[in-house]
Amino acid sequence: MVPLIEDDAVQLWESNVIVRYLCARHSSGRMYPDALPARFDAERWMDWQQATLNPAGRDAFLQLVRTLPERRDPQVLAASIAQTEPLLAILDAHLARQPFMAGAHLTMADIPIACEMHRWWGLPLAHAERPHLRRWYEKMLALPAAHGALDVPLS
Ligand SMILES: N[C@@H](CCC(=O)N[C@@H](CS)C(=O)NCC(=O)O)C(=O)O
Repeated sequence: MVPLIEDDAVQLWESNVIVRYLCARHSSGRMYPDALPARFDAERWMDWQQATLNPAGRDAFLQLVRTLPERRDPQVLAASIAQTEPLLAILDAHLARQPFMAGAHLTMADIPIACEMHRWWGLPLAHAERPHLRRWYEKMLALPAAHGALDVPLS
């Protein structure tokens, strides 16, 4: 499975654990907040991405990107869209209240949500307008680290 990281003696899998590790190692106190309320606010959104947002959109991705058109199941696609859209409404309302997922500054929580939005908005669907989510995503896209990740097509 991917991703996997080897960093000296550390070997890790699970994408969000890798994000936590890299933020703790290279951005302790910023991307990996020191204060427990801020850290666990970020942690909460990362777990929500893994447990709720990612599974909701997975079938739409598999149907539209990984399945031949003649083998697609419109009901599976519709169910995935129906599960995902209310979650995007939650994100849009959340980001209407604050600039980043865990408050005023970029943290580790923004990374998996941005990757998820890259996947969702890369799908050939009629996307509902999510102005606050879109504004936040544009900021994520402008980060140097986004190049090669958020600005590449789905495959
Ligand atoms: N929860 C894991 C999921 C990892 C995962 O599903 N990886 C997929 C690619 S996104 C994979 O390696 N698939 C290859 C396979 O299943 O053989 C994570 O976030 O890292």
